[in-house]
Amino acid sequence: MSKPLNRVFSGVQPTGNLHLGNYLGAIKRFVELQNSHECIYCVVDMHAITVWQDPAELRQSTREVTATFIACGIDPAKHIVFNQSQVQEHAELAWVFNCVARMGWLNRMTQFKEKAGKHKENASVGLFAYPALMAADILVYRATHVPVGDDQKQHLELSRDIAQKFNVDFEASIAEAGFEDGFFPLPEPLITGHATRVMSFRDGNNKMSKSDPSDMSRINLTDDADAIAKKIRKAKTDPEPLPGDTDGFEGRPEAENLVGIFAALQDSSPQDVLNTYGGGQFSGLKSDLADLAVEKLGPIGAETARLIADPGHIDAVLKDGAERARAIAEPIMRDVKKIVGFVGG
Ligand code: AQP
Repeated sequence: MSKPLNRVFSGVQPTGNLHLGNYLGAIKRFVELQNSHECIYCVVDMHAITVWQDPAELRQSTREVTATFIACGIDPAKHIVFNQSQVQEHAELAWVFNCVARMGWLNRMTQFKEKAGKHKENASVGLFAYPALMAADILVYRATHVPVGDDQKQHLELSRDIAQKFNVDFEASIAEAGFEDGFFPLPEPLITGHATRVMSFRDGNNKMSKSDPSDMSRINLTDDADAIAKKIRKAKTDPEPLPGDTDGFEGRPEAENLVGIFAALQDSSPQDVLNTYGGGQFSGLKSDLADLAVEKLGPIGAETARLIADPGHIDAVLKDGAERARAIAEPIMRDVKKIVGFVGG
């Protein structure tokens, strides 16, 4: 039996307002991949509860992320959009992977260290096991490509390690079930573009993030034109003029960040941006970046607001997507159970 080719899977957590980093690092890529791949995009609500979520806010956020996907241009009729908890096979495969992954592997994950902070003993078991669930999300569809931001690179490597170990541990059983060359593909990360790690507007050394307490550190996809312009105008910079070429970004993370965002929004390159703004002050770049960001993000915010006004429609999209996702996941999970040695059918 052959493996599916070119199936894309990725997910976004419904844990608050989506921001420019989520858009440029992930969702914009999701949209582009629709032309060349079969795509499955998931609102990963089970990942969200690895840290406390208010139930009403989780529901609202799940619908908002779904509305944002659609507003950005994801087509839920041609591809699959759903929320993770509606497809039980994610949790089933995650348990098998919890038993394949090694404690030592998970202990090395930097995201757990960052999110658990100094209070590791108080972190949920789910937060620690998060990467095994992420591997299950991808591999329960035997997906081959995963568009993500740079921060997810380490988790993707772990997904490949888990797939590889499963294929080796169960080699004989996999062959007996009729699969050649292993059961799971080793999923490839797609970390592309000029904004794979969008940085905070308050500190160019920190990632732009939903959980940053300062709203001025990020552009939310729901921000209006005034808020977008204000945040860009006030973004931290340094006193030097912009460099003439990209070598000049050395030691200047804020300059690199703003130029990278500009390039990603206008689908050009940082050098193209510097060809126009190099040698000038930040104020000129910031003013044009504000106009560009409003032009690109304004329609997304407006369309998201329009869609969210009809939660029944959003829920119907998720239900339909979950049914189509299950149609793929269920037979794969049935094979996994057979390979592992579970009785039943
Ligand atoms: N700053 C970023 N630059 C580029 N890509 C980013 N992503 C997140 N932040 C940036 C990418 O967005 C996708 C969805 O992310 P997620 O929902 O899994 O959450 P996250 O990575 O934990 O995002 P946040 O905003 O940083 O949330 P908190 O504050 O809760 O940690 C992923 O592909 C991610 O790489």
